[in-house]
Amino acid sequence: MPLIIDRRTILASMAAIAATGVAGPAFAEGATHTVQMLNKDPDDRKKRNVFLPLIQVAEPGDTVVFTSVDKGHNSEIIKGMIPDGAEAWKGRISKDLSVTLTQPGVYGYRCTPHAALGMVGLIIVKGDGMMDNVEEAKAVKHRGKAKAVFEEIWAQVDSGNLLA
Ligand SMILES: [Cu+2]
Repeated sequence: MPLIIDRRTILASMAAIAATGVAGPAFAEGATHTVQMLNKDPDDRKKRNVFLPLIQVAEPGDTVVFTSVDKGHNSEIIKGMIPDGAEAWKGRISKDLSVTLTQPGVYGYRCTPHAALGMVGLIIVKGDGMMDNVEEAKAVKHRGKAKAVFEEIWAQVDSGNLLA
């Protein structure tokens, strides 16, 4: 049986390949993680103004959505606590904020009005060089309760349990 492939068939095949490429791994959508912005920690009602979870581990390409469960909070990158080449963010108060993270490393952030009350958190994006900015991030000075919260965060990071 003769194999006849006309121009239309070739074009259709190329379109199909292109479409497959768009859906393929290079453009795959990452997972979405939710970090809640809360007035009180549901597990410890004495802890006020918290991000939950305190530490979020993600893969490159994942999206983190800071969700305004309680009003009056936001998420803002802390200067010196972001990997080289990554884009800083600052969300609006009482608004959800969605950030897609491609650069491995640690991202320290705070709630602008409540940072000194300890409302800070960390995201770790896994991958090559993920620990490259840890020392720089650890060296950042914090005011008020944020200092103790970051001590707790770094203790958890150093334990290695998060990445097990
Ligand atoms: Cu806040």
